[in-house]
Amino acid sequence: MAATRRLSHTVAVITINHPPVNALSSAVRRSLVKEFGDADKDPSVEAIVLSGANGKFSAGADIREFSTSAFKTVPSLEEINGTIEGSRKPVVAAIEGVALGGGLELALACHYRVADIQAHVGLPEVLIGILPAAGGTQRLPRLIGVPAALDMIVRGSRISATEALQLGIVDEVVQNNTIEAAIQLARKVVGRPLDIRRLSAVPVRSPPSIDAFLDAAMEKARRQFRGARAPLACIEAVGASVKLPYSQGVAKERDLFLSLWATGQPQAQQYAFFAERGVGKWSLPTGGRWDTVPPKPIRSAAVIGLGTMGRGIVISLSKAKIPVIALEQDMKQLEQGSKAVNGLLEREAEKMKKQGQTAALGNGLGSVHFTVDFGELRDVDLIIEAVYENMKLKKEIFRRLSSICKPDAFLCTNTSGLNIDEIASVTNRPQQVIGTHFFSPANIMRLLEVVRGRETSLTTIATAMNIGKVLGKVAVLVGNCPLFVGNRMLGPYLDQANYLLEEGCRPEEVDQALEEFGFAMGPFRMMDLAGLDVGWRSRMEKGLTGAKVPAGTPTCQRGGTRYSPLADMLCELGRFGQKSGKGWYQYGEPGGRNAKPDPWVLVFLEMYRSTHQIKQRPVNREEILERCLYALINEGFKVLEDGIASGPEDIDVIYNNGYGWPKHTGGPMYYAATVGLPRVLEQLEKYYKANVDVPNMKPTFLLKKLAAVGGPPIKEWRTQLGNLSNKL
Ligand code: T1G
Ligand code: NAD
Repeated sequence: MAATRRLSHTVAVITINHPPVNALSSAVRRSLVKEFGDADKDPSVEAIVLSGANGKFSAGADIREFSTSAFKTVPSLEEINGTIEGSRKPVVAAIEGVALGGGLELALACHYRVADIQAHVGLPEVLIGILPAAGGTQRLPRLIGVPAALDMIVRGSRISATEALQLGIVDEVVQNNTIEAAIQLARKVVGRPLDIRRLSAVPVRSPPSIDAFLDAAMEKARRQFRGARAPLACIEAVGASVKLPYSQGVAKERDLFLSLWATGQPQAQQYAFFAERGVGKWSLPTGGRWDTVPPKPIRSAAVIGLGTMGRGIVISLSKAKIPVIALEQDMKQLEQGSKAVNGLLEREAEKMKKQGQTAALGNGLGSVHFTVDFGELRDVDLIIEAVYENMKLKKEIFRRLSSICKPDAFLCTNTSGLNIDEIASVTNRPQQVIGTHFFSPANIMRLLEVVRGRETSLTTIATAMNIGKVLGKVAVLVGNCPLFVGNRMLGPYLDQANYLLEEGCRPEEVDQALEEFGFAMGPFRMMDLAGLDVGWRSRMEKGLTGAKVPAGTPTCQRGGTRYSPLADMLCELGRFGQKSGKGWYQYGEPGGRNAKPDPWVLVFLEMYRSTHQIKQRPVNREEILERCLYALINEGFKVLEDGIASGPEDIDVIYNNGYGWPKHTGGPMYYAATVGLPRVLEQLEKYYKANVDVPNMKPTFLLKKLAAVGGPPIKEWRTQLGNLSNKL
């Protein structure tokens, strides 16, 4: 069944019925044409209501059809929209759940729109590498003006029904019975002129100097979405809505869609979309699938440590309406932490108020109770520890939790890379201990690495994965190894960045190459932001800092492997990055954010090279990219070999959502497949030969095996992994 029709007195109610999200597949489109045609012909029908089954209007075009011939079959959605808009009988959209992409475009073709208060609307096409291609870039600016439409389309933002009402996207918002309200409205408007409701015929409201406005938008988008083509195409299409008549505007929209498709970016982003939805559905080596086990409900939670991470985690839980107990080590820290948390909560409440999400739910947030008393954690369902990254301290805390918390409570650690099994070993419930690795800022970043220990039970995994979902995160299940997946792969990448400085690059040169590739931030700006001292202190603790390297060694080594002491040397001089006002860049003052190249760093690098008799050589952009990216990718293959991630998609989801990897390239593993595995292998071999003291550049067994069979498409890697696992 694709679309059905029933009669409510003189109103025909057409319902899209294509679970789970009423995507507009070719079958749905054909069915819509038939039902509209029949309703149009039926003399007893005076008006039409368009709705979606199961409380969802429609999530837009069927993304799975894009790469098949079904997408191109007629009727196109734009043709259907033209028919609906041209109808002599008024058509009212009854929006429940979501009207996204083609779903909203369909609603915009209707003459009126009624939305349920819980509904969301948006044109998120840009997030899957394309642009609204069924008239959305032409109708939305005609409805709400160019600036608001451009903002929604370029960011792909989803907005609440209340915001949609304020913007004028919907005509009415109702608390319940949306379809009934739409029927009432349809009856009321029978006989009223429809021309002013046909958006394709409405003049566009645009800023006075449209060219300057569009240029500025282009400039901003180029900076913000580095390398992604879809946002630029969206701006061009919205520009066409001002400059061209409607029919030429939609033709331009179609052309832009086709030219985007030819870049390969939509395919990469759609791969990323489905990878995000598939992550973690992993059969454990020990047998069993977490996603077939019911998670335990979490009715209360606690967070230990209200530093950078703890604060964000508290906010996330509270936003998900889970009551939280927030615990600190002493009153002074508690005061600081609670002040920061309350400030963030106020901002959240304000934001929710604006989006109309409060009212019956108080301020819409879960309660937060602050304490220094561990005894108060007695009855909590789930505890997340976020104290300093120190094994001794973490064990002390888990021992304590083990004796205080109720037997069925789950104990989670936010460690960035310590051994989960060692932490679990001090508890009386290692099966209920798990890593929940949030990313900073934890209330904003979408990624959650869920780290299973040797004894972690399926129920614990299912519960942690579900908490991720409840918090609106993308949770990826990973195995336990030093630094887990994301941070582990980052190591070889940062190593290469440091070696490049030794050999001749400037920090800003390396950053620029990687930012042009699409990273939100290059490695040196990232290290300055995170604080160089964090890694330095941890290396010092382990006796691993290496500033005392004998002069005259061209590449400094430790234990037979190359080691760059540059970051340690900066820290010894008090240059910790943004927090101290100086690091790889200068920031004017401690806490400054504006990174400026620092001439001091160039002198420092020259002195370093001269001490170690390193001859500076020119390094081109290609080498910077290949060495940094392929080192990271090679470690990704190692992660797969070790069974730490279940497939390349998991790694890509981690990098896309936690490390600012440009999604339009699909993620590191998808990118490697696009480059071609034989090419990646060839280059790695070349760089490894030149630096045999860098073991993580040695091409991995898995990469070699996959390259040997020609570098199969990424969706075949899992099978190859299965075939290979016996031999690994
Ligand atoms: N097409 C096909 N499948 C879709 C889909 C879509 N548009 N949207 C979701 N699914 C599948 C998804 O893969 C998953 O499948 C299941 O539905 C539930 O999704 C002409 C060209 C709607 C807010 O970009 O934002 O219109 O894993 O797990 O968290 O201009 O899905 O169960 O097999 O995400 O409740 C534009 C994308 C299309 C919307 C629901 N539309 N979807 O979130 O569940 S292009 C989008 C979403 C277009 C026109 C253009 C979300 C959601 P499975 P889910 P959810
Ligand atoms: P932080 O130094 O900002 O905060 C740690 C907090 O823990 C402090 O407020 C401290 O008072 C509190 N604390 C220390 N001992 C305590 C005790 N016995 N009882 C209660 N509270 C105690 O640290 P952070 O950056 O928030 O990191 C916390 C954890 O998260 C670490 O394991 C870290 O590796 C991990 N992590 C950090 C980041 C990041 O970007 N900062 C990212 C991911 C994971």
